[in-house]
Amino acid sequence: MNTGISLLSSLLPDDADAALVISNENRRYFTGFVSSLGYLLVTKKEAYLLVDFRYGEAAQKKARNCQVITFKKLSDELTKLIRDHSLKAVMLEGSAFTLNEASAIETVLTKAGAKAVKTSELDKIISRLRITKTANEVEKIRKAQLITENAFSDTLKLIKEGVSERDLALELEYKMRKAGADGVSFDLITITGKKTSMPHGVPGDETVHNGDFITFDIGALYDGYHSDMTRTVVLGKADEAMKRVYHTVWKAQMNGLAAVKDGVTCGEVDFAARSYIDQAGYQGYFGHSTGHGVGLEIHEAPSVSPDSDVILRSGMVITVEPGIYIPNQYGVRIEDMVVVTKDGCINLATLPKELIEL
Ligand SMILES: [Mn+2]
Repeated sequence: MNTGISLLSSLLPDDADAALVISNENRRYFTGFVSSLGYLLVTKKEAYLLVDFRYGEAAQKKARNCQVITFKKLSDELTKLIRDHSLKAVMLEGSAFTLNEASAIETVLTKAGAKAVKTSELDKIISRLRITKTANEVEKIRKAQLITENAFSDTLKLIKEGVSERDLALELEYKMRKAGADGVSFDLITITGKKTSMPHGVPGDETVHNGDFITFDIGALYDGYHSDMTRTVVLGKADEAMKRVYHTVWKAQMNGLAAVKDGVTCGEVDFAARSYIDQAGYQGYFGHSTGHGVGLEIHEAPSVSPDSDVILRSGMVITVEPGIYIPNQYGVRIEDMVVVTKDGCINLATLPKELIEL
């Protein structure tokens, strides 16, 4: 068993003797094997990955730190494992099972003599393992970020009057995939003009106009790991009010970054960014959290939100992304992704933040 799986085994509470992991990201995290379906049963001593015929051969070759069982009927194999190991209580991932799946699995467990533990406890244990990244994981995130930055810099050259939001998103995705990305981290946000006041606006047929802000909230997926970056640029010249908003967000973002280090709470980082925006007179125009963890999922623990008492630790990867959004006018957001260190953080984003006027 590898450190991940043996850690999970060692963290199982006294009143549970196994965990059944079914979410794609968590199975990948523990076994390194990618599939759209599978069941990882981790007892206090062993780990078994149960997959169907489609994945049997590949899993035998690629899955690490577990024994692979190819099942014809899941319930038969699961029943056998439960009886062979005399398992009495199996924890399920509360956030990964649908109601139907949970009741089907519970029926199998009950018949085999084990209880299904349907709480969020297993999710919390796994989240605590995934929240700090290994050097290997950070390198994958860094590569995803590099692909994102190159695609962004190349796409900026295409911006002119009349280019549509949809075209910008497509160009970015094409360039990312050409450069080796598995895909995009999320539906890319490439929005212009008044739509920039909507933090998660959806790119459409609207075209870029002179004097407009253009917000890019983008990221690539590389070997399962995500990147996340936001930059706001202007076509032509920004007026004084636009510049003031931009520079307020930039300073708030720098304050947030400066607050990041091992031992600080997420709430303190949020406050560092948010209080600057409030004091600059934009109270109420920054309505989302300052950031979030990034890894095998685009949004994962920790949440960098107001009043969060979660303590940052070295090796966590988080975003710092304050914004100001003025309805019916425009919005600005600037986002970097950083690795927390003992004394501060390492910024995985390398692009400058001076306002770009194209
Ligand atoms: Mn983000």
